[in-house]
Amino acid sequence: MTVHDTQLNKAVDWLAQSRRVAVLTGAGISAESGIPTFRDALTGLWERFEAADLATPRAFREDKALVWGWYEWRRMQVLSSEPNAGHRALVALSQRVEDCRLITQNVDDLHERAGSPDVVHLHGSLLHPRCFACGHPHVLPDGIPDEPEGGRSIQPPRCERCRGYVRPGVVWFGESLPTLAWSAAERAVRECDLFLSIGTSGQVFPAAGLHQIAAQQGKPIIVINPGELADGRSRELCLRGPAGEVLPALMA
Ligand code: BJW
Ligand code: ZN
Repeated sequence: MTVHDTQLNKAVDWLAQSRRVAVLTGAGISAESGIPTFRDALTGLWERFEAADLATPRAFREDKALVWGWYEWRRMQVLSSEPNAGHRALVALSQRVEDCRLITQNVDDLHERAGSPDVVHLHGSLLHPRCFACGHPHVLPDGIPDEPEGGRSIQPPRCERCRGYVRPGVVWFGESLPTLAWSAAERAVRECDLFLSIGTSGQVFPAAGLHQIAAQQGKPIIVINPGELADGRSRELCLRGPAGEVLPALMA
């Protein structure tokens, strides 16, 4: 781990002084569980697959089987993974601070399986598909699908209510975020006295705007990420390292 003791100690102090913490997680926190991120060099999904052909409503209209099959492969990865030390450290955080709100961009359920309560999912869930036509939720069969690397073409199931096609329950590019989730996230950031950003490249809006809101409001910010990060502002502390190592050290 490359986090310097002085930075870590400062972060521990900030945390000890905070009563209300807002946490934003991204794909990086699940990377150590074996779930690929989107933009990491070589392993990122959008480095290997074309987002426009898979993660847009147009893509689903044009090739439903390709899109559904790819997401079944992604769902298989999630169901075969376990929460890691980073997810577990955030459970400990929620038990330690008076008011901890956990906002995730992730479409997996690893925060919930680790034991985090009331997770706000900004980009939906791979585990809760719904009808593309009428929005009716679709219940998936139990068990872990067995899919090849990168997925294969599979026709999506049909809606039990209107016979429309079932789509993955995630937020695609060009789609609005779930209103309640977004307003809960904005409120959490406005009301917090510390903002923690973990494992996100901050490239996707409006989720990335939460960091900007926190900065504009002069909140102390702690960023946890092994990648290159700008560490410009005085109230922003960057802990450079994997979440599964840095978060437990922060909570020790
Ligand atoms: C580690 C680690 C370890 C590695 N420990 N860290 C303003 C400007 C420009 C464009 C827009 C804008 N506002 C909106 C847009 C358009 C678009 C957008 O933002 N595009 C940008 C990419 C340019 N946004 C949207 O379309 C959003 N909707 C919207 O704006 O609605 C209004 C609207 C309606 C109608 C018309 C127009 C607008 C919706 C965005 C939905 C994003 N969906 C995805 C896919 C979800 C489904 C799926 O899973 O397939 O969500 S894209 C993908 O990116 C996924 C993620 O949640 C999201 C964020 O990625 P994240 O989590 O940051 O992952 P990475 O890979 O980018 O970063 C990982 C980080 O972890 C790295 O930094 C690593 O270093 C680090 N890491 N290992 C800690 N061990
Ligand atoms: Zn329907």
